Amino acid sequence: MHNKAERLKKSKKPQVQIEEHLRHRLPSGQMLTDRFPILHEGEVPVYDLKAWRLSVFGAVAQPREFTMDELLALPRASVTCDIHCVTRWSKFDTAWEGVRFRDFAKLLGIDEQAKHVMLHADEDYETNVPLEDLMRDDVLLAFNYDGKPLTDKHGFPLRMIVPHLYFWKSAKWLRGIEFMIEDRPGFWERNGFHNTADPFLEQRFSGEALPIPEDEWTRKEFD
Ligand SMILES: Nc1nc2c(c(=O)[nH]1)N[C@H]1C(S)=C(S)[C@@H](COP(=O)(O)O)O[C@H]1N2
Ligand SMILES: [Mo]
Repeated sequence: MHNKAERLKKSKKPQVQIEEHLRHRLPSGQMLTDRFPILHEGEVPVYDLKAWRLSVFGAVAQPREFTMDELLALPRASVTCDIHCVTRWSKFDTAWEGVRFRDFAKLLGIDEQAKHVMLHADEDYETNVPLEDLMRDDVLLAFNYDGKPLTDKHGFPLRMIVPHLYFWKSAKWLRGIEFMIEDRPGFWERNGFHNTADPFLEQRFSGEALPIPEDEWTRKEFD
């Protein structure tokens, strides 16, 4: 029975037709899907939540660590947003819950010279985002998706959600937030991807386009 359910799920067509009135929400070069593709480098980390900490460091008054319980006790926000992966899939109306980065930032005593942030994540992943971008209304330290805790593969226990940038900026398995005075490129940003990554400006690559087949995402695992 489980197998049949799995087969039905896998047979779901990768791309769905976009309704005309929604077209303005789909950036150029993207395909709409109702799958939730799973994309990352490395293995899915396994955590002992008792030992898990989120570290805040760099240009802040005081480096700090937060337990998951401390984060779960903060005021929460819900965000429904469209997400856009540079490998060309977009998914509309994804529903997240977590702590607004902007609210979290108020607890930290950020140096006023800090203009950039490095998001540090497992396994050995990092991505840089301007601080100003993270202060937007819809940027979350997210722990729930669709009303349930994140699944392991989608970033349990904590990930970033930065809806207005390509989805590689939305680090899964977030472990550290580093405030920086000078910008520095993260993992994909050092490997040919655009520093800014605005999907509506198609800021995919920093130089020459990398040869990613347009249908590569359709072969990825998804749920
Ligand atoms: N820690 C970590 N976070 C990551 C990645 C990664 O490799 N490691 N990949 C990024 C990329 S390229 C994408 S498209 C999204 C995918 O998130 P999803 O698997 O929940 O769809 O995670 C982003 N966050
Ligand atoms: Mo991606």
